[in-house]
Amino acid sequence: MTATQSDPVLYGYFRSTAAYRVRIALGLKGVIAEHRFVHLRNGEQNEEAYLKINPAGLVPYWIDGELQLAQSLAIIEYLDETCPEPPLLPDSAAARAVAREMALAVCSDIHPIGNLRVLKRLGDLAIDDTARNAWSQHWISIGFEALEKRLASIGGGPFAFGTRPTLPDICIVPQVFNARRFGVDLAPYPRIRAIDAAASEIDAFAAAAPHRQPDAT
Ligand SMILES: N[C@@H](CCC(=O)N[C@@H](CS)C(=O)NCC(=O)O)C(=O)O
Repeated sequence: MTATQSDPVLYGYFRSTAAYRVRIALGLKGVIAEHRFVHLRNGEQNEEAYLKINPAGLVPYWIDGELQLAQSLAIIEYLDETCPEPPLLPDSAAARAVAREMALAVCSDIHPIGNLRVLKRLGDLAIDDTARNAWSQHWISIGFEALEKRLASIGGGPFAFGTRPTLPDICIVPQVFNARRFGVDLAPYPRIRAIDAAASEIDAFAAAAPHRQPDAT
């Protein structure tokens, strides 16, 4: 469906895993948004026009009427509260806390160390492409090892909390995309791979994939 002027706006980039999380949540909720693209590789996030919108120079960025919001997890939880069906968090308070724990393991522990601006900074410090690739692989693998054990401790499957996707799955699938980009061996992570495989069968996940976005190059 095409967005109208009154629809919320999502600033993103096809390969941004943080924007990818929000696209999945929008799809699961059936929320239509106008997608505006910020070409991160070309540095558009650091241009004055975008910095006026989001001074942090990062995507995603969400505008919904008066509300302007950065941070994918804040945007996703806002969507979950304003459009409760289907819920993106499990039923019990304990399970919701564990779901947030796993989401944060991806969004706060794994993702920031491999972000574009971090890799660019490593390049400025004369660290070459091969070493930067090894850096990304290292931190994703360390993060996935812990996450895999946590998922195994919960049991169930194919998703983190059973047969319907919740917040951790929304964060894990884009991180798997990123892991593949950097050539991480996913063989040691069967639970993570099961989540990714199950998600690929769901339209909201498939439609949010980077190669399906209009700005994909
Ligand atoms: N914690 C933020 C992270 C946002 C973020 O780092 N976005 C990346 C793309 S995945 C970005 O805009 N990078 C631009 C850059 O590194 O220059 C969130 O979850 O929204």
